[in-house]
Amino acid sequence: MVNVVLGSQWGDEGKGKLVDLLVSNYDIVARCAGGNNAGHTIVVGGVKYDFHMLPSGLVNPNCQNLLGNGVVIHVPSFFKELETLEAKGLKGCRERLFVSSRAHLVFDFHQVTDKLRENELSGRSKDGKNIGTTGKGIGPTYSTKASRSGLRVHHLVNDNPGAWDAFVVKYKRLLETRKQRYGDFEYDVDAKLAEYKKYRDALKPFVVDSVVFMHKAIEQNKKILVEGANALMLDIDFGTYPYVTSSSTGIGGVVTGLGIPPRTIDKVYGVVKAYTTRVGEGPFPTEQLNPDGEKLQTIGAEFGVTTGRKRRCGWLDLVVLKYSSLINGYTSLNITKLDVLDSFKEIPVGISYSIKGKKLDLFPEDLMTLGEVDVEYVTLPGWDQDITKITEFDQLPENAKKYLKFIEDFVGIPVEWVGTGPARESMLHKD
Ligand code: 2SA
Ligand code: GDP
Ligand code: MG
Repeated sequence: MVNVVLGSQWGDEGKGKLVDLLVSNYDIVARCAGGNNAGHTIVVGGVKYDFHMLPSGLVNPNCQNLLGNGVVIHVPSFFKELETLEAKGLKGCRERLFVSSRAHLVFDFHQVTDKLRENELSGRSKDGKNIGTTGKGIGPTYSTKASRSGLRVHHLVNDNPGAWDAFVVKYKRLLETRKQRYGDFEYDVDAKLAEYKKYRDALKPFVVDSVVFMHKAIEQNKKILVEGANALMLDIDFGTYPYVTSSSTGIGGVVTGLGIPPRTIDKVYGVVKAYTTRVGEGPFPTEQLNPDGEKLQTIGAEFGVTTGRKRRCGWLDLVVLKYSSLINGYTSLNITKLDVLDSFKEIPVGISYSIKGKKLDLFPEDLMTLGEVDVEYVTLPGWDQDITKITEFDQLPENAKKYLKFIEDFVGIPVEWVGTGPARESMLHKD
């Protein structure tokens, strides 16, 4: 049985927390896309754990964790994150962590060119806008993957005679092509390769054929939870292209990023922040560049987990949620951070887009069109009450229930959990 947790907006909906809550019922947590651009914060027993590349299932001592073939791995960051988690007291992580031999490697020169590309875009592009990437080399690595010049984990850990020499040749060739594209940049290639020679042995014990790993697990009826990274509106195909990340962050990425048949997937949990945030550049129709947006940012403590950037904030956009639910097919929703709305007297919710009075059918693909839309809002009454101490769904204030019901009815998908605070306990289950 495979269940999936996916972000329904522009990321940071609180996927990590839902994974943490569910994980005691699962044997395996798998990541299928993205790399250490992602950031999931989980709070357990007052301790805050930040995950970037590693699956949040590491918090549970009984859970195995896999980085699938769709993930991109910066090996030094892999070890750094692992060591940080161990230093915080997570036990037995190394024995419970597995890495797909087919995953692509992110090198430092990918990170260098990520930044060079951002500079290039901000200086030269027509609208003078860069993407606002995390600078972790994610886009450049998926680019070299797609252009068939990338290096994968198996290239690094292969024991065959001549494998290391072949790795060195490929690495140098790839670096050369990056320099041809971006111009020469300082890079101590011999020092970097020496570093990788050490990582080669260190990484080996983690490496598995993830197709075998997943299919054995499925055959043995293991319970598998897939942890989505980023979110549908950052998907390379369905997001606000080109202001997206470079992977398939939706349901498609689960299949291609783990090598499992779609029919093995059962539940798809859509994580929805009760308002909307976005980090980086790109369109955001319900953004509030006013005191409401600032209030959401402050109360919600909306800062990037990876880069520390302030997240842009705005009202819930049900056009986005409807679009994202059509693609991902959520079976239920987890509405997070409802408590952040506690002190708002009125809460607007975006329900449709129109251009010059003509309603659009769905979220538009073209950013020029999107730039022209007027958002129609419905304003719902707030509840003006602290909900952080509430322990049962039924105890929520009537207006909070109405807010949730409005979302449910609009998208036609049941709400299953509601987040009322960052801690593991602050999650109400709706029966
Ligand atoms: P990239 O680095 O190529 O993936 O960036 C491309 C766009 O994708 C956005 N992106 C994210 N958006 C929200 N959260 C992300 N993770 C971190 C977090 C972000 C952070 O959890 O807070 O710390 O800044 C994430 N990762 C990528 C990115 O902002 C670009 O718009
Ligand atoms: P992810 O990338 O989707 O896993 O989300 P992030 O971890 O990047 O961002 C979500 C943030 O909101 C984290 O700091 C969580 O601790 C916090 N959080 C999650 N759920 C809730 C909630 O219901 N209420 C509040 N106040 N904070 C929450
Ligand atoms: Mg995040």
